[in-house]
Parts: sequence; structure tokens; C-alpha cells
Amino acid sequence: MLIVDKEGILIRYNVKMEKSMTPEDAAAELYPKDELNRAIAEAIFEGEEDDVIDGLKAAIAAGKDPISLIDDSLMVGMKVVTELYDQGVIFLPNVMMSADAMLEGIEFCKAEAGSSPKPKGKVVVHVAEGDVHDIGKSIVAALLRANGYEVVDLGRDVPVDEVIACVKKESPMMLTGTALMTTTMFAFKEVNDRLLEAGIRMPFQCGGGAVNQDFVSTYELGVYGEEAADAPKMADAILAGKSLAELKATFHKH
Ligand code: B12
Repeated sequence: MLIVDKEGILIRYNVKMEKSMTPEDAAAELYPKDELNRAIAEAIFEGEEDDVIDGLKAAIAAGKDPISLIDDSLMVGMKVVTELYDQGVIFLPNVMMSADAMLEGIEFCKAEAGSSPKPKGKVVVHVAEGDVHDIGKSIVAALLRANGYEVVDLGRDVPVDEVIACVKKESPMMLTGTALMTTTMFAFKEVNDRLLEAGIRMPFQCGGGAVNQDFVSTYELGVYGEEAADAPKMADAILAGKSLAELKATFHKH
């Protein structure tokens, strides 16, 4: 029903006015319950690097493991960012600020965890040529280091030539690749072919948002890695003597 108040303004009754949803409201439901993890995830969402580091310090002081914090708080914050970006609630500048805060947080956790004195083996990690998405790669590198591996991190947008030259120089036990774009993941096939041409038959574990098992199965050295935690698992399996075929059997789901 409609009535007119004393200033002559129309007032609508019996209709619940919907409050428009802010990005903060949308994010609120997605955060972890644990208060320490929540503060860090919120700081990632807001792209506040100092708050991320303060939150990590507080969580570590309370006894939390720095490497577990990558998954339990930093990743959760980034998942919120990814979800709201995909829904069009937040935009690219927000994502860039969160990504920087995330990378800063990963570096802090890595430094806090320290590295093991005697590496179990060497792994080369990289992001595909043409691709700047390096958050997943940095998590892979952090988890490998945390599990006692020496990591040669080639960074992002790495030319195929550079990957091949590095593998020849470093002779790692395994190579990893990350690609977030359907256009860049094809660089992995090229890396595969160039390694085989050079007579190098080395497990090449590939992951990242754009990549799936069917794609990775199209080149001989490829083993699909769904989660960053699969990287140290696969390195351990190589140390345990598993062949390329056995690695595919272990890490591929169909
Ligand atoms: C953050 C982000 C950015 C940041 C990147 C910052 C950075 N330093 O990484 C910025 C803002 C710079 C950016 C730029 C661009 N982006 Co962007 N971005 C994203 C976003 C929102 C999140 C990606 C992310 O970091 N996810 C979190 C990480 C942790 O996930 P992940 O890397 O996949 O890693 C996980 C697993 O896959 C696994 N993993 C990863 N690698 C490996 C390797 C191994 C061996 C193993 C075992 C596991 C593993 O481990 C991780 C966790 O377990 C996605 C949206 C989405 N839905 O993914 C778009 C997205 C990837 N971007 C996209 C695009 C198009 C772009 C731009 C072209 C610009 C634009 N218009 O948005 C540019 C690209 C420029 C270039 N040449 O690369 C598209 C790609 C589309 C496609 N399929 O090709 C997406 C999907 C957005 C979309 N829906 O359109 N982006």
C-alpha cells in the first residue's frame, strides 16, 4: 500500500527493501570459521599486505604451522577473490592487489618454515610462456621446499628455450609447469617435444587452472597435478623408484 507522509513523500509499505550487496557482504560468508585464519583470509581479500603479515605472525605465535597456513588461510582468501571475480562482484585491480598480498604471504611463510639442511632432490618449476599467473606455481615451490626439495624457480612467462636450457644445466629429478590460460598451456607440449629430442625422459608434472588430465595425457612426459600438494607427493614417488607409467597410474584419476 502507499501513503503520503507529512513532507509529501511517498512511502512504500509491506515491501522489504533489498539492501544492495557489497563485495564485503558477499565475501563474509566464504571465510573460514577459525578467527586467526579468517583475519588472514580477509586481509588477502582486501589486498592489505601489512595485515596479511601481521595475521600470519599472530597465527604462528599461536602455534600454527607456517606451511599449513598457506592452505588454511592464504589460499582460502584467494579462493574468495577468485569466486567473486568470476561472479563479477570484484574487478581486476582488486585481484591484482590480493595477488600481491598472497605472494608476499607465501614468501613470509616460506621464510618462517626455513629450509631443510640436506635437499632430497632438485625440482625445476616454471609458469608457461606467455602466462603471468604465478600464485599456484609459488605454492608448488613453497610446498616442495617445505618437504625438503631444492627448487630452481624460473618464475613466470618462461620461454620454452629457457626451460630446456635450465633442465640441461640443472639435471633435476622432475620439472613442473603451471598454466592458467587455455592459450598458454600448449607450451607444455613444446617443452615435452624438445626434452624428448634432447633424449631427456623426465617426469613433467603440469597443473594450473587451465590444465586438465586429458590435455596433459596428450604428451608423453606429462603427469597431471591437480593440487599443489601433489608436487611433493610425486617427487617422493620418484625417489621411491616409480616409473613414468606408474606415476601416471598414481596421479591420473581415469
Ligand atoms: C589472480 C588472477 C590474475 C592476476 C595474476 C596475478 C599473479 N601474480 O598470479 C592478474 C590480475 C595479473 C591476472 C591477469 C590476467 N588474467 Co587472470 N586471473 C586471475 C584469477 C582471478 C585467479 C587465478 C589464481 O591465482 N588462482 C589461484 C591459484 C592458487 O590457482 P592455480 O594457479 O590454478 O593453482 C592451484 C592448482 O591449479 C595447483 N597447481 C598450479 N600449478 C600447478 C603445478 C603442479 C605441478 C601441480 C601439482 C599443481 C599445480 O595448485 C594450486 C592450488 O592447489 C583467475 C580466475 C580463475 N577462476 O582462476 C583469472 C584468469 C586465470 N585470468 C584470465 C585472464 C584472461 C587474464 C588476463 C588476460 C587479463 C584479464 N582480462 O583478466 C591477464 C593475463 C595476462 C597474461 N599474459 O598472463 C582468465 C584465463 C582464461 C583462460 N582460460 O584462458 C581467468 C580464468 C579469468 C577468467 N575467468 O576469464 N589474472
